[in-house]
Amino acid sequence: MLLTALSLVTYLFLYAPIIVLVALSFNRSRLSASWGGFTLDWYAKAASNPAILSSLRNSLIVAFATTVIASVAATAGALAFHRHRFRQRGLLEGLITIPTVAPEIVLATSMLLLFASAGLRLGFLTIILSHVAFTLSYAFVVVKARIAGFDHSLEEAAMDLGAGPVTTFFKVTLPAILPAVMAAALLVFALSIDDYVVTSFVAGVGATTLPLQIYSMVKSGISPEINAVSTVLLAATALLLFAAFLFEQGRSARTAALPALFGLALLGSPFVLAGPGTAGSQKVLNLYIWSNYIAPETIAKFEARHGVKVQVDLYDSNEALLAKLQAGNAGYDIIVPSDYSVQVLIAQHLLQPLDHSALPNMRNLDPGFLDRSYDHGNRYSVPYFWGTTGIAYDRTKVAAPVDSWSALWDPRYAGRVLMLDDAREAFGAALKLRGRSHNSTDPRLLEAARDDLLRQKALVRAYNSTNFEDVLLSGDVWLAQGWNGQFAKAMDENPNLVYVIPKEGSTLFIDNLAIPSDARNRELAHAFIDFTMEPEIAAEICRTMKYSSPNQAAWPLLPEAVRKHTAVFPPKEVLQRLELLEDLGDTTVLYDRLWTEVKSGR
Ligand code: SPD
Repeated sequence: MLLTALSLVTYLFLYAPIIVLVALSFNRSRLSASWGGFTLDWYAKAASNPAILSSLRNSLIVAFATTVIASVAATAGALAFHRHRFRQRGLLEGLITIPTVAPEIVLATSMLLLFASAGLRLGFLTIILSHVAFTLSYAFVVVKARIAGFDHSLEEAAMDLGAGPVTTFFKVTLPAILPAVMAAALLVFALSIDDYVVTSFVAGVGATTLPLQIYSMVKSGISPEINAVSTVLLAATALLLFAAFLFEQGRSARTAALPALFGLALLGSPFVLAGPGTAGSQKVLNLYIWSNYIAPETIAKFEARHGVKVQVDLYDSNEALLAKLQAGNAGYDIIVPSDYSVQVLIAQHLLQPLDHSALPNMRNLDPGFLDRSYDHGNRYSVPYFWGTTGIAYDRTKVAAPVDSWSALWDPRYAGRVLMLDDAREAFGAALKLRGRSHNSTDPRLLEAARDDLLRQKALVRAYNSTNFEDVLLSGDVWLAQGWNGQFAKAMDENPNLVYVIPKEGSTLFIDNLAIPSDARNRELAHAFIDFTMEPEIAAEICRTMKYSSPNQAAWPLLPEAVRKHTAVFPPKEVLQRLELLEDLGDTTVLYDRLWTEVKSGR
């Protein structure tokens, strides 16, 4: 009895998250907290989402190519090891299987380094090569196990009867080992189609696979549409693995092929639901931008006007952006670095100079945001949004009005505090609380700030730079450090939220559009930058995202509620308390180390 209960609890523990995900994919309500009735709408919505369809198409291309290459290579290898005796056979066989136990993150990093040193542009080829590298070992193990029991006298008999090596292979060997080859192929397909870690390192623009797309969508909050896509991916992978298992068990080809066909049909179903797609020959502009920074309708307007496709990838920290560009060959046409990151990118020659003659709408920008210290003369960047870092809190839960960073260290709010998952911003808050600049480089001071952040950790519910405003809205946290635009949007949903810039001062950020040095669509990139500076478009971007617009020609076009929103356009006395973050040169490494200590310490 006790054992049954224990087993039940174990299975529940294993499968509860999946059950919740699947159930919520059928939930009419957008909120996971409430059940609004059964619906299939999210599946239909997902099937009509071009980003999901194109990422699924990419995943299928990669998975099919990987399956063919890895299965053929693994079969050839397994046969060679079975037939021939040679020196160091054991060692060489062991080396083939090592990737099955090697940490994925190590494989991912080494692949990236290899491609960077070979000067290979990240894209389909690099994903397929990496997938082959890590799936080949699995396929080899499966085929090798089956070959062990293969009776060679059959091959010899065929040869004695006059069959050549090729005929013998196709008429005798392959039919005998086919179940193992099929099992291996299905396993490879399943591993490839849902790989995230390796793919995220080696994928370039235009080659976003489904798992990358899901993760990128999660950054803007988990929606039932994501639950629907994840459910389809889960079911298809389970069916493929089940078919692989049946093949391996030696079941008849018909029995084993059935779940495999169902799995493949499930992956293909979105294309059937979506109907004929758009031409694949369109020019593509690759945009790498902060999450919650541009509305789909704005992208759609640019696409319609220029007859191009804009491929959008999202990030949530300057450090993620810098890492991607520094790895090389990222393939983006436009990026959106903040002030201090522009400085870093210019110094590392990772940006190309802008052609101001192709940017006539620059005249619409407020001169106060031009010619700043991080890019004199705006040779490499033009301001897209500016904004502030502050604290938003729920006044029904936080008794006293908040006016200091110290509120985020107040033990009364233990477990109800959220901090940005951003080294410069978290250290910025701690340094300001000590009355110091958030551009401080003194190691002792930074170590003291690290200790402050470690002390604060007991109160922190989450470090989150993505959808911090949602966590506040959900009531999980009562006070959150974050960026103004997303808080301004949350305030529209819950009037009890208050946004403040602490009296000790805070960050002023200016996020800019820039073109990486290896961008291929220079002309289209300029067209996009100029498009975002048109007054109507700039007003739309500001109205939809609620970050502060540097476009003075757009201000009169904004609704009064946005123009007068103090979280969007702070008053002068607040602006005086703000400071830009600067590139700290070598001290950046110290910040990284101390931040890792905070995140991993207790
Ligand atoms: N989600 C988009 C937020 C962008 C804010 N810019 C951050 C600047 C950090 N210093």
